[in-house]
Amino acid sequence: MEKESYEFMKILSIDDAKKFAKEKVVVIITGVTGQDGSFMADYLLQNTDYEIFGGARRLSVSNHENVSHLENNPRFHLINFDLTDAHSISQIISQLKPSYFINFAAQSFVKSSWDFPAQTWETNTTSMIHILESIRLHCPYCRFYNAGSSEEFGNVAYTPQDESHPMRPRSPYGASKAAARQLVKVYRESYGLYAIQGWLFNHEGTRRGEEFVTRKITKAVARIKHNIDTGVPFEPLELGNLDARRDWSDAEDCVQAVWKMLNQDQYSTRVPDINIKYPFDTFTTDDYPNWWTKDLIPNITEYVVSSGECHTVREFVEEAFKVAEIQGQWYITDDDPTSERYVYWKPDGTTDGISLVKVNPAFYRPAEVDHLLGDNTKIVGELKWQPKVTFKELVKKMVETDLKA
Ligand code: NDP
Ligand code: GDR
Repeated sequence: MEKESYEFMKILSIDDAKKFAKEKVVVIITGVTGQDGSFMADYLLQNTDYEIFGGARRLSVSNHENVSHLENNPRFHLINFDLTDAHSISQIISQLKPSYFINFAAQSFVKSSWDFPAQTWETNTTSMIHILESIRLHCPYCRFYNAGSSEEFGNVAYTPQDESHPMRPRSPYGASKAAARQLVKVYRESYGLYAIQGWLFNHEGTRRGEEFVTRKITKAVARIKHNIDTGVPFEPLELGNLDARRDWSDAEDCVQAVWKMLNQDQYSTRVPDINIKYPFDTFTTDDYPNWWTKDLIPNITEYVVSSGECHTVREFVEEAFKVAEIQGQWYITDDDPTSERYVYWKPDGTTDGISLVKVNPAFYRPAEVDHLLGDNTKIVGELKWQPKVTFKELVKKMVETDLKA
């Protein structure tokens, strides 16, 4: 198909998509408008010659900013995709017959999962059945990744959490991901599918959604910095639980871990090299499932992906203001922790009492995951993955980006 014949960011019809998919290695990335999906698209466009189909759902207002830089990339295509529509999932998988299906789409905001528990389940869990059934029926050679979460560990039994940690979710979101994991396991073991779900701990970056605490902080720091510099009064940033501890990594590092998990035969000493070739144009049902189960599937495994370092929300706040060269000091005005404030200090060591941050109980959750710290020993040892960006570098990158904006 000629490039001129479609308008970029216009979603491709399935018939047009099929033309691009012909005789190419096809990778479908869902949730491509989000943080991880867009970083994964960037990574694969730079490091493979595969054809990338990004799944985006129709919204009344377009939200394609995270992929707008791919406008002129002839190997990147948007397709209509909604996790809650079994028909569209089946149509896409049966027509494009992908070699990889990377599912980043989700109702990903933990706090909203108490407000929309059924929608969270439908999106994050029921959809697994639609995707896995379609892969089983139409392209069982397809390698499938589902985005698992440290939220599955929830009310943790021990620290740091590794791959053997029990599932103890604390939110409808955590429960939806834990249940999805069981479905992925069942399909892997029943049908020999290369279907896996990592446990990714929190990961952040310059494309992080603004409701998540890190981006909420860095955006607010940029706003406050601007107001202080221009002498304009400002409202403080309002946060919930400052004592929650998270293991924060860089999202661009993490998508590389996902790709390694999907290609364990290339990266791992655990899996024999079985010389897999793409695309599987010679595939017949006679090759399946024996060819897959014989060497590969028993050896593939799922991994924790984390930085191995954890910090409180309070520490993230401190670091972010430090990057913006704003001095602050915590104050607790009485015994009520919700009265806590982070107050602006002038360079001469006196405070003029301006609140930079204050606690608002509305941002607390019905049940909290207090302490997450991932043990990344297995992925570092077996797949040679390394988190490259440190906590301080991550905060710096996010604050500086928001300051520029
Ligand atoms: P984002 O919230 O940035 O992106 C989520 C994506 O899912 C968006 O593109 C969104 O589309 C899409 N989406 C939501 N509902 C549907 C639907 N019904 N049909 C199709 N698409 C839908 O999340 P992240 O990129 O941060 O996370 C990616 C995945 O990894 C998620 O599954 C998340 O749960 C999981 N995860 C994330 C971690 C993190 O720290 N970032 C850690 C562990 C797991 P739209 O833009 O239209 O809303
Ligand atoms: P989380 O991320 O729930 O860990 O899920 P989030 O950034 O929303 O919260 C992290 C911690 O910060 C505390 N917190 C606040 N959170 C938000 N959003 N807003 C606030 O004002 C605030 N104040 C304090 C929270 O209580 C929490 O303890 C993320 C998502 O990306 C999931 O999709 C993913 O599965 C997990 O990480 C691993």
